[in-house]
Order: sequence, then C-alpha cells, then structure tokens
Amino acid sequence: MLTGASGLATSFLAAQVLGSSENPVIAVGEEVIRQTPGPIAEKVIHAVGHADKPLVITGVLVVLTLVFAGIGVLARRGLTLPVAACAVVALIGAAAVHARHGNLLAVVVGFLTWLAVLQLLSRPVESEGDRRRFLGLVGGVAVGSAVVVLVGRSVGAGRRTVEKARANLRLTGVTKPVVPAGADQGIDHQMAWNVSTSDFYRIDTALIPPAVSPTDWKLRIHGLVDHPMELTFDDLLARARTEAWVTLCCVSNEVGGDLIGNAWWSGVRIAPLLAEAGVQAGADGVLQRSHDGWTCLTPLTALTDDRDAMLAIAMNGQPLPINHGYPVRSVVPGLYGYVSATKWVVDFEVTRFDKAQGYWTDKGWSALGPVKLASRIDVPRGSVAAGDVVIAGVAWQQHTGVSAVQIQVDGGAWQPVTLATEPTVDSWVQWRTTIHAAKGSHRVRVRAVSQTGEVQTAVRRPPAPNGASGLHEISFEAT
Ligand SMILES: Nc1nc2c(c(=O)[nH]1)N[C@H]1C(S)=C(S)[C@@H](COP(=O)(O)O)O[C@H]1N2
Ligand SMILES: [Mo]
Repeated sequence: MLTGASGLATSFLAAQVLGSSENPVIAVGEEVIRQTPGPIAEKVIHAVGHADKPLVITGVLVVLTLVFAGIGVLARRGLTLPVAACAVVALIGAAAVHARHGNLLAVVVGFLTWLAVLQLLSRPVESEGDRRRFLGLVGGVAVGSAVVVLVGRSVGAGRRTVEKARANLRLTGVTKPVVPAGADQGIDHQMAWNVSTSDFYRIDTALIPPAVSPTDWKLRIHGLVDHPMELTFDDLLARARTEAWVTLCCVSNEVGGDLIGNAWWSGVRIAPLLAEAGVQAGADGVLQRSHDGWTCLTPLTALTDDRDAMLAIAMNGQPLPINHGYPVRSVVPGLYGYVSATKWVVDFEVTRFDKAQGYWTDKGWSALGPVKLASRIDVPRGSVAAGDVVIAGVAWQQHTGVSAVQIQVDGGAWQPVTLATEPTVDSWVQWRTTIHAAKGSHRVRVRAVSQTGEVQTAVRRPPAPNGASGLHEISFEAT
C-alpha cells in the first residue's frame, strides 16, 4: 500500500510540475464518471449531491488501496506478478490521462516509483538488522511521499493563481498576429512561418517554471547607471508599445534542427529605458537575471541600437505563456537565446564583459552569441513520386537578413531557389523550388547568402561553444 501511495505522490507532483491539471487519479475518476451509464450516474448524483466528485476520487483511491494490498501479498512469492499488476494499473491511468490529452510523463514517473519502492520494500526480512532497515524504509517512504504531495500542492497552487491572473489580464496596444502577405508560402509539411505558441520550442533550466504574478513583478535597472530605476508591471504598461516579428533561435540548435521559431512579440523597447537610467561610460553589457536566478550577459549595443530589443509582454497576441516567461521576458533580434532572451526577467545590471558573465558562458559557451547564417530543408520528407518535386525550407540570420538561398542536387552545381517575402531581417524567410527527380534516391544540400554577401559555410561545427555550422542535407527516394 505504501508502494502504491509513493507512486501516486510522485505522479501527482510530476503532473503539477508539468502544469497538467490531469493528475492520473483525477483522470481515472473522471473517466469512471464518463463511463458510468447516465441513469446510474443521475441516481448517484441525486443521492450524494455535490459530493459526487470527491466520492469518485475516494472510490478510486479505495480500489487502488485494495489492489496494492493484493500486490503486497503477491510480492511474497516474487516480483513478476506484482510488476505486471502495477503495469496494468499504470496503463489504466495512462489511458485516462491520454483521453484528456494530459501529459503521460506523470504516469511514467509514478510507474517507475512503484517499481523502485516495490523492490526496496519487498526484500526478505531475515535478521533484526533487516527488520530495522525495513522499518526505516517504511518511515522514509511514508514521510517522503507526504513531502512530495505537499510540494506538489504548493507548486500547483502557485501556478493556478498565476494562470488565473494571466487569463484575466487585458493588455492594451497588443495586436493579433497578421502574417504579412507572401511570407508563408503555404506548403504542406513545412512549419508555419508564424509558429503557433503551442508548437514553439521551449528551452530553459527551470524544472518548475517560476509563477510570477504581474502585481509582484518588478524590473530593477542598476549597476553602471546614473539613475537606478525600478519598474512595476503598470509602469511598463504605461510606456509606448512596440510590436515585431522576431525569430528566436537556440544556440543548441543542430544543423537542420527545430529549436527555432518565429513569433509576433509585443512589448516595450529596452533602449529608451536604458537611456533614462543613464548608462555610464565604460559599460558594455547588461547582466540580465530571471526570477529563478538564471543569468545572461547581453552586449549593450544590441540593446541600445535601433533594433527592436524589447521587454515582451505578449507572444502571438496573447499574454506570454508561463513557460515562455510570463509576465515579462526579453527578446533581442540577432542573438541566440542563451545571451539575450531572458524569461521571467526581473533584473538588469549594467556592467562590463570583463567583470561579469552569464549562466552558460560560465559553463564554457561563448560570451557573445550572434546568430549564425543558416538554412534548413523541410520538404520533401521520405519518398515522393518521381517527376517534379517541390523542395522547400527556411533560412535565417536575424538582424542581418537573407538575400538568396541555393540548393545543390546530387552533387551538381549550386542553383538559386525562390525566396518568399521576407517582411523583416529579424525573421526567418521561407524558400522553395521545383526540381525534376528521376526514379531513385537523391541528395539535396542547401546554403544561404546573407544580405551582407556572406555565403553560409559548409564547415561542420557542433553547437558548442557558439552555435552549429555546416550545410543541411537530406536524401529522398523518388518512386
Ligand atoms: N529564465 C530563463 N530564461 C531563458 C533561459 C533559461 O534557462 N532561463 N534559456 C534561454 C535559452 S537558452 C533560450 S534558447 C530561450 C528559449 O526561449 P523559449 O523557451 O521561449 O523558446 O530562452 C532563454 N531564456
Ligand atoms: Mo538556447
């Protein structure tokens, strides 16, 4: 029974951390309600009134308790049957969670906990020492499970409160994204030019994304400035809005990878704020710090020149999702996220590169992180019919812009492709062409040319320390 409880506790915590309201026990309870024939359900509801949900949840827990008591008895004769029984229970939970589009990871975490704790608690007790060890384990698992549940509750509560504040937030001066004509060439199986928020990649070091309420949010601007400042969320909203298409890219993106996305960001430009604070001579960087202590050091020039470096409050026309930095994050066109795109940002310390460094730079990544000129082939995938074949993809070098894209088919000459509209140099650009492919297998490579005339290098480099390089190549079969 303790084994059962421990797995339920960890799966509950996992569900809270993942921000999934669907913890497996509740999902199963809801499924029981859904599967109960209408007339019976009505009778039950009539009899118990509003207690139906707690009653069903209690029922699920009682059944689980009995099942695990049975598993405990079986465990005397070896662990094969108990493990199988745990798997069946986990599968039922997984099916219920899956039916509500919840995150299955919570079920996996619970199942693994069951296996581990079952192992620990079913070792034979042969001596007084074994007995003491067993009682110690029992106490440890019981206390551990209780602590895990308490942590899960507080995580869930914080997140729910902030989710509610986010749902009620009305932002003025934030417009819906309208994709500029011709930017999205509308090819099947190519990622949309404007990546939806739910498809947008997520990278951060936060196990539990910070739940920061706008009423508590403040940004401190200090360090090498004449007038240190503190801005509240209302102060920020009172300022002029800027909105822009910016393609965000992770330095860990491999050649051909998908840790990149283009969104419509709304916020407040950083340059005027720094001007107001009065940056002192000699400063060349801003050490940005997030609510959970992550840092990055951003070159001052990228924050004060004419680009749209902003404190973003909205993504694709909606308040930032918690996972993408709610209530405020930085967005700086042209730089990899690890040196610029601080989510849950709360602190700007104006400083110098010879005095400070950010989280990833401290771990050996380059101090400066300008985005490298790059391109990717998205289409075709797998095999296609021989004949005319559409080849399509994207290319980017934020804040420099792409002037041309070329492909090479089966080692032949580089040939130009057609670029879609590139509404701003801060966003990626889609491209396409049609080639004639005879039956058989083919290889296609792509390279981009920037608006300053740089040709994308074929030299292969891994992401560390300052971004991958090399040409993306695909092969496909024409049948
Ligand atoms: N607070 C915080 N901000 C962060 C990070 C982080 O770990 N913590 N990771 C950065 C990195 S490496 C990237 S690539 C971008 C990713 O932003 P996204 O998750 O909104 O796509 O956020 C940046 N901002
Ligand atoms: Mo990143």
